[in-house]
Amino acid sequence: MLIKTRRTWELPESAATPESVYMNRREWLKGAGFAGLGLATSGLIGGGMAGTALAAIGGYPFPRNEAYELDRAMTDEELATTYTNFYEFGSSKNIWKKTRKMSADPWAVTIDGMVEQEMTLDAEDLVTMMGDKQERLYRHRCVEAWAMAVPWSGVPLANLIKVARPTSGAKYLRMETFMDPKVAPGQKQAWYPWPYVEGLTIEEAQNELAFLATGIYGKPLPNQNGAPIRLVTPWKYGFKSIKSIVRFTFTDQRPKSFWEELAGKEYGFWANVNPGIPHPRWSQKTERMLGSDARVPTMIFNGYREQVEGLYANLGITDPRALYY
Ligand SMILES: Nc1nc2c(c(=O)[nH]1)N[C@H]1C(S)=C(S)[C@@H](COP(=O)(O)O)O[C@H]1N2
Ligand SMILES: [Mo]
Repeated sequence: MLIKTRRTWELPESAATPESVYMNRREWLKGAGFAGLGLATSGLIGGGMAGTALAAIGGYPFPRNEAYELDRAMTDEELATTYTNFYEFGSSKNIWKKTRKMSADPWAVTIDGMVEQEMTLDAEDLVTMMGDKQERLYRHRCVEAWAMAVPWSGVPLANLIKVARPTSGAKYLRMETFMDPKVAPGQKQAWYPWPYVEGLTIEEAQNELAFLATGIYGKPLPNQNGAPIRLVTPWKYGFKSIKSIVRFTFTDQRPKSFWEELAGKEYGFWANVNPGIPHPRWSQKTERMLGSDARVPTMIFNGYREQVEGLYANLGITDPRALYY
């Protein structure tokens, strides 16, 4: 009989017994008297204890949430999955084949910082705990002025906060991409501040639009689009939508993101889309949809003003540019 072996940080029984998640897995194994049995064996025990098998991130296609409509044609699947930004694999858009070296299953995700209980669990278990799997059609606007419109599969980011139970002092959610230069040769380029980091305020992370994607076009994410789990914040420039996340940290300090660290005058923390505020080196008035040479007008908050405007009303920010780069 073939049994899928699991590593100690995987929690196959988490859906059935969520309490176990709030205990450190290794502590739990030790407490249960299974220390030193080895990875494969402990996985077996983990599965056997709950008496239930948990499916991989499955169930595609996720049911469409019709609340999110597009005003334009969906981007061709082949284009959206072969023209990608993933600097870990190089600075060109044509890196999709290089990402084959990555393995997204299993995938350990850590939730730490200002939370009631830190935890590390497998991405599929996290997504199962978050619930509310759905598909949403979103526009995407890269700061470089190309754009696309795609169907993402995933779960609302707000549900992660429910699972994580941050303490009252937490003001920001910091996210981090994996770090493995053997897999991602771009990470050998030491002038970049690896690993890739992004951040949101807790209010932004709780906004209905903030989404954790596990799939695209009704299928699991290909590696190049950020497998197995990536952020999607469609009202912000694309660089905020961090790929292949391994860590969510709740903090009272505003995170400094990868691009902010590299060029803070060009790529800031807020990065809300605004056609009226040019990038220091180019206009943001229009955008080019992948697959077309025509330029279309860029919309304030990328067309999501109604949903997000309130987030920025009372921040006391006086620099008119601050929220939009
Ligand atoms: N870890 C990581 N996340 C990342 C990037 C990256 O280079 N590394 N690029 C960002 C940028 S600039 C954009 S526009 C989007 C692109 O997403 P896509 O390639 O799935 O279209 O991913 C964002 N997330
Ligand atoms: Mo981007």
